[in-house]
Amino acid sequence: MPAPTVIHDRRDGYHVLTLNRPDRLNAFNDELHAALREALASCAAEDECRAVVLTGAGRGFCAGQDLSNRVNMGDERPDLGATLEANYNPLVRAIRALPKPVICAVNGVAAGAGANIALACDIVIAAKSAKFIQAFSKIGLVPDSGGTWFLPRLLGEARAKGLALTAQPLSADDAERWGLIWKVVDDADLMAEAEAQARAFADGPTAAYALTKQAIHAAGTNTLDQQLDLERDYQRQAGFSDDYKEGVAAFMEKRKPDYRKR
Ligand code: LHQ
Repeated sequence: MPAPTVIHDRRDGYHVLTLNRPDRLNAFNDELHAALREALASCAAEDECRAVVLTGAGRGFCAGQDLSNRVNMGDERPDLGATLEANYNPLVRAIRALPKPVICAVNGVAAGAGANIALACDIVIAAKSAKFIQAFSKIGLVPDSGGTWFLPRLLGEARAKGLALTAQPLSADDAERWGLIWKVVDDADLMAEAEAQARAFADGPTAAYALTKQAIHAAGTNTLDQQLDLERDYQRQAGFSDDYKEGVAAFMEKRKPDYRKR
């Protein structure tokens, strides 16, 4: 049996998805894309899964598209737009739309599409030794997988263009300092930190998390007036929930809320 390209571990309340092509620094091929799509669909569908951790096996997180079948192409010119349409764009959309928090535990280098898949996640925790590389320009390509959308929003145009045009690696420390990621931790602590956060989310109000992430996404294009209307609608929905009832009751009774029983 060949090793699975994605290892899917079901823990109590959350799932850990590990990209598993370590000899290629977990570069994406079609098989890895299909396995990750399927794993994310199960995470979305299974009620017991209340948060997701995405990480990589071995010393890298993900080196983007597997380039090994792109050598000796002769006169062939592959349609990369079709690859994005079939594989990467659905992946970014699936992560963003997943109605549960997605934590990316960046265990090592995140290059090309690998860097931008990490940025599509809700919370990015990176090991100190990790780095982020917008490697695209080195091989004559354009940042994809949402890179041209995430980078200027998270960093502003100057840093977005600097990273994209120079393809210089950004250290995990600088990524934290620049506000590109949530936090950097010692290498040895990465999975413990990511899983502690996943457990905390698993014990939290999942529906409110889903609405919160969607509201923040919508703010990217909404006016303030539109966003205030959206907050009204989402808060109305949250206010009708059992989780709100439980949260307020727990506060008043000075106890920890139990969101998982419902
Ligand atoms: C790899 C790869 C890799 C295959 C390391 N492929 N083997 C979307 C749509 C369609 C098509 C095109 O692209 C896209 C989006 C993209 O993602 S484009 C960007 C693709 N990625 C890159 O250009 C990054 C290529 N990799 C690197 O620059 C380096 O490997 C980094 C900086 C990530 C890590 O460097 P090192 O730590 O020095 O490791 P290494 O280079 O020695 O890599 C280790 C092994 O992994 C090595 O194999 P080997 O058999 O020699 O041990 C590499 O060939 C292999 N590998 N990336 N993308």
